[in-house]
Amino acid sequence: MARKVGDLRNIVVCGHSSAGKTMLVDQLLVQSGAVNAKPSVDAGTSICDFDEEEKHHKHSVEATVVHFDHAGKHFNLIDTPGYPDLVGQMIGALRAVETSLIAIDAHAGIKVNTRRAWNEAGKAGCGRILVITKLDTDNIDFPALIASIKTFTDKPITTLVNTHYHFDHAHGNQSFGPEVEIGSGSTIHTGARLMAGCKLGEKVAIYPNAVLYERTKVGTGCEIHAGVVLGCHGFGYRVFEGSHVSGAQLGWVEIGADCEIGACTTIDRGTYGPTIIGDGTKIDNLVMIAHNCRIGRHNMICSQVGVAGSTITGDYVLIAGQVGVRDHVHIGEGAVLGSKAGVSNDVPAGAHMLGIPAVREREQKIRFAAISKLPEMRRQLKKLQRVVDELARDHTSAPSSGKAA
Ligand SMILES: Nc1nc2c(ncn2[C@@H]2O[C@H](COP(=O)(O)OP(=O)(O)O)[C@@H](O)[C@H]2O)c(=O)[nH]1
Ligand SMILES: [Mg+2]
Repeated sequence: MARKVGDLRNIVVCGHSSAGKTMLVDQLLVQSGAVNAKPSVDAGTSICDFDEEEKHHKHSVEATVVHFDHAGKHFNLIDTPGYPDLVGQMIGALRAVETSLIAIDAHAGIKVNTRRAWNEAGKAGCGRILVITKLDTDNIDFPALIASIKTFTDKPITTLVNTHYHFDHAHGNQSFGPEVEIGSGSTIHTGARLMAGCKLGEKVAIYPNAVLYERTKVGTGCEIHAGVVLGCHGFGYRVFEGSHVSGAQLGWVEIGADCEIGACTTIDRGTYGPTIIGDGTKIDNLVMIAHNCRIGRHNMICSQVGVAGSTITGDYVLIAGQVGVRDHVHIGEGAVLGSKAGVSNDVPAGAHMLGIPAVREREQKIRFAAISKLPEMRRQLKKLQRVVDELARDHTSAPSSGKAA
């Protein structure tokens, strides 16, 4: 089958000796289905370390090329030996690829050949992916390890935490800013964009074309649907010398654990701190939450709701479709805002509100009933008016009593 150049990925796997490079490559072959085996460096059954000398010493001696297909791409991997004496194998291989994958043993940390690999890959103009291995071993100081990695370069490094996340590479054009962290088991679908400093918990799903602005935090188990925008600038303007000037937009958005944010919903960043969505809150499609809002835990917010800035809701609030909530109001715990309500004042806990402006549901139902009777009342009023007019006419046209003065 003819392959397009754009579908090729050529990667050199390098780093210090015993960092787990060969085991990683063997496992990639297994996980991608290229081989049906249980290769082991220690048992002498590694696919890459097949040479008798390699089997005997239980480490790589020569560079080995392997390949597999995954998600429409063809990967050529070159596993290289990590002993400083054999560094020529790595340097030569780096001239043949566009990407390097540098393995770092989490326990042993940065070693002489880790730095060498980083520098040689840079000299060869390769992209550099750092993979931290042996995270299952004891006494790992992960923050210290990340700090030591950052001494390699002034440039920001994107950190993808844990190896068990999944990219939908089918049409793969996701993009990540620096310092992004993605928790284990998360799935980032095609076209999603995570800007600098975004942090996702475990098992988060980010669907196509969702955009997470800088420093957005998303808790474990959240689903962020297609087209969602989290952390967009708040709509805060003041007039200065005749023009509208935007105020500070320095905050971010924080989504708690187990939330669902429906398609095309937008949540603006706080002015200085976070706009918060509490744990377990579910938000429907096409909702707008403005800057500095603090939505409580386990709220249910239906489609086309608009909540203006700095509004706070308690836990278990239910907001039905097309409700509009004014800025700076407080909606008490367990309150229910009926469909199309226009909320302009604080709502007590547990209150059921309806109408524009929203009042207690019972009061509003009396008003609605009265409104439905208005046409009949109008007809009756007209009738009465006619009767009154006739009486008034009769009264003025009646002959005088004729009493003599
Ligand atoms: N516990 C643990 N051991 C590992 C891991 N990766 C590799 N090893 C062990 O580390 C040793 C060196 O692995 P190898 O792949 O040959 O390292 P290389 O020299 O970088 O190719 C072997 O004994 C592996 O079984 C890992 O993620 N966890
Ligand atoms: Mg090896």
